[in-house]
Amino acid sequence: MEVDLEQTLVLIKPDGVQRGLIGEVIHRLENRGLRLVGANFQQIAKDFAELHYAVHKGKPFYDGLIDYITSGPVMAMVWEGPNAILAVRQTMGATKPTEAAPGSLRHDFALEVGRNLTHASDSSETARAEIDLWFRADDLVKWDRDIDHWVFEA
Ligand code: IDP
Ligand code: MG
Repeated sequence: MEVDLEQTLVLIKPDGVQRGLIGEVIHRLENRGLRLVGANFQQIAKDFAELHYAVHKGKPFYDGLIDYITSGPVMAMVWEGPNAILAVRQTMGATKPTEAAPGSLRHDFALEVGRNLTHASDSSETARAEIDLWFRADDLVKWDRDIDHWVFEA
């Protein structure tokens, strides 16, 4: 069974870790039907954070964002599934928690854009680049899940 699967990078940011929401985030992604293929719990250094958030360099919130993402450990994961990039961003909700759809994680657990719990890749190009930045190829697990044919159609 071969289906067109996307992979996407998910980070549970330091506020999510500190607030004990690792399980909640993973639970929601598992419930959605996505498949975990990599995970790594670590506290990143400033220069690594600057690589991850290079696209935001120069924006007014950039320095605060670098402080935020380096302020404690993060849970980095790769999740896989059909339309995984879009599906994960939908599960997370809009960047600003007060604009996030009810039922989304940021709606249900956050109030402020600067404490919005998670990161998720926003396109296939950024997903590839972010996964390559955070994970070595052989740290990603290629596996068949027994329920896959009940979640993935083709
Ligand atoms: P995203 O995380 O939903 O993809 P981006 O626009 O890529 O959102 O911004 C990256 C991160 O930068 C956000 O998740 C948020 O933590 C932070 N951020 C974005 N805009 C602001 C802002 O106006 N004030 C403070 N932090 C911000
Ligand atoms: Mg983004």
